[in-house]
Amino acid sequence: MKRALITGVTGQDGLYLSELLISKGYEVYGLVRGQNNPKLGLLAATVPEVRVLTGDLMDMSSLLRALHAAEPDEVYNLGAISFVAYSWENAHLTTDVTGKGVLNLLEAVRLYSRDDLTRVRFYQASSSEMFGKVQEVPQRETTLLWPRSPYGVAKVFGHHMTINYRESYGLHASSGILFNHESPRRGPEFVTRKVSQAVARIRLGLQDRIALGNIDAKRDWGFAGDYVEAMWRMLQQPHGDDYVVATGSTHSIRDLLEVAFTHAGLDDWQRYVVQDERFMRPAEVDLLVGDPSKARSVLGWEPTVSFDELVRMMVDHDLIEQRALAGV
Ligand code: NAP
Ligand code: F7E
Repeated sequence: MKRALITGVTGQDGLYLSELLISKGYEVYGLVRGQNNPKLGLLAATVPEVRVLTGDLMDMSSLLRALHAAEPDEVYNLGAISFVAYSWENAHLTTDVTGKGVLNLLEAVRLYSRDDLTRVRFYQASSSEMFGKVQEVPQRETTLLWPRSPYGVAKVFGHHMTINYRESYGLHASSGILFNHESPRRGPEFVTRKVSQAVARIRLGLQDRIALGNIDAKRDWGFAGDYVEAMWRMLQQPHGDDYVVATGSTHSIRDLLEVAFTHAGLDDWQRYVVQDERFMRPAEVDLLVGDPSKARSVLGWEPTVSFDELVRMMVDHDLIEQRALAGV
């Protein structure tokens, strides 16, 4: 039986990856931070098989302890401060967790493996935010990185550190440059879920309006359940490498609003949307669209959920959830 250690196990991807690895017969250990993490209940209800270890990416001794307890064949580093807007207001914290946390975990793996770095395979959750002010369209593994937020800068550090451990120590380390991926488990602070929740509440008469920032930005949105499959496939390869994981299609937030409102039976989304300066960012990433050719040819990976299907899935979920919460 293979063993895996996942940081960020309480997040969207952590839940899907845990389910995937459990279905493949893995023994899964999840690193959870804090003494009474509010998401522990959700984790236990969703994937009760996960064995919880406490630790924090900023505390290297806790990472070493977790590695000794889990004795993993595979380590997936999904833990991060992941909300881009928050990263401007908390730049040092984001740097410590999302950037330096990667180094802490890589170094813990190196010390734990004691010169036999073939013992552990490592996955780093890199991000399309690293492309920022894009220097090429579509973006691929070799595109010059130009991050536009403290989050993006921290991810670039983690990305290069992962490559550096691969090149310096021969660690089987892979960096998945994942484009935006969403699901009904997405945090409500991200724009897709903010929209799907608001559309459900407007449909049910619980809310009148939704306030948004820049609705002209474009993203390459896929389904999170598909993307964790790509993470796992990377660690099954003979060597570590870097892969763009994306759908290859891009849509604006306007497109998102059109599909979501229409699916809920509401015409003319403009009537419900107001622009709010509070949601504008100091620097925007205007356009992201990935070229997933390498993931397709080397990993045999394909996305299975289209943009329209994804948005409809999220709206359907939120209609049920909001109806139950409101008792209507
Ligand atoms: P998420 O839902 O925000 O989950 C982030 C996870 O990190 C949570 O489990 C959180 O734990 C944990 N975490 C935060 N601070 C930590 C710390 N100091 N020590 C240990 N764990 C900590 O993010 P996600 O969408 O699942 O994304 C997973 C990873 O992929 C992240 O690294 C993200 O940056 C990256 N990524 C995401 C996307 C995307 O579109 N979803 C795209 C590219 C890359 P708590 O429950 O305690 O908060
Ligand atoms: O914003 C615009 C916003 O917060 C998408 C993270 O998972 O993907 C995610 O980062 C776009 C941006 O995701 C609102 O300005 C307009 O252009 O959903 P988001 P993100 O910033 O792309 C990458 C790949 C990651 O790695 C990150 O961890 O939507 N937008 N109005 C808004 N965004 C939000 N959140 N809220 C608004 O009201």
